[in-house]
Amino acid sequence: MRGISLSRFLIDQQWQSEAIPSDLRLLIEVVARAIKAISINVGKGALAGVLGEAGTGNVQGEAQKKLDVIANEILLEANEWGGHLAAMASEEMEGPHSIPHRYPKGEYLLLFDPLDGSSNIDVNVSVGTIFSVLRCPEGCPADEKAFLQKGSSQVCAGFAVFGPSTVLVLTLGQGVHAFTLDREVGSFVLTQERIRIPEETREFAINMSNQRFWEPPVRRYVEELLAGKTGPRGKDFNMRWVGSMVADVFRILTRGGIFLYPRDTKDPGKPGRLRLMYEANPMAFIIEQAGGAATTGTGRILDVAPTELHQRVPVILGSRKEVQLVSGYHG
Ligand code: FDP
Repeated sequence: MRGISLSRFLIDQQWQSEAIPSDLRLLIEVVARAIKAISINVGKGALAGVLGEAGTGNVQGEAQKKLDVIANEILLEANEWGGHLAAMASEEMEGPHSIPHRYPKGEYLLLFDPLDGSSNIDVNVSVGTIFSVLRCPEGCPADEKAFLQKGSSQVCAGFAVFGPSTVLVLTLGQGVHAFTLDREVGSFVLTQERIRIPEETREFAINMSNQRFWEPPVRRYVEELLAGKTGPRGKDFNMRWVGSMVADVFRILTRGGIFLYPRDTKDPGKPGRLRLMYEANPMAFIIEQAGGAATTGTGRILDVAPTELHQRVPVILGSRKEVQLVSGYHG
């Protein structure tokens, strides 16, 4: 279907299914507007002097890129005044960001990874923004505890990929849809409706350099893939690893595949690399809504009870049958 803008799509959804209250619709539009602004900044690259390190570190001790900081500020500023939010939380900030007193407050909580894959910025490879929307529990202060809800409570999740084109992927719990940014008009246009991930695949994504740190179930699974036609799987598999989760997940939504950032023994203090609240949960919601599956290896990602805002989890997601096979190896 062509020519339907994000605004029109959301309004149609609101009338058809009442799945979207009007304040949630407006919240999504504001997030989409911020994503457009981030896309413009990412697109300017070296011309605007936005590449390179910011010279600061985030709460997890990772060096921040200038664009990490810019994207974070764009999202904060865009979403502060709309009246839809009780608070925001981000990969780039230690604790929740309260809505300033001068602005009205709403019932939603917004979480985001402002620039996922930021180690790819300086080499001109796709990066993106991931976000998740929760409802603030009634009568509770919008503090860290309010954010610690299971992924299954998300009311909306999405991500944008800043690649050759800018694409916004969205779910409100009724399927997954993708919108491409029409740069001339400045609006997102519906380009893929009700995305379905093929159940089977011949493509996998994993950082092979971590192989020696993997646990036995993942070792076994990947060894079997690598054995190809002559191995137990009886077919050859291809590998892709962009190193930006947004790009790897978008590929899986488009043509199937499996993505693994499993638990490993590299750093015993970290049960995985990816963050639950603003990476794993929104991606798991989107993948499940597109007919795929998402697990930590031992359980559904959306059922993980969070204990910390910046908690990390193992992530295995994509084509349903492959994910089920790896889960089975975990016992
Ligand atoms: P990045 O740290 O560059 O933001 O969010 C974590 C992430 O990227 C994912 O987007 C990506 O899949 C992964 O880390 C890449 O990890 P490796 O460097 O280990 O490949």
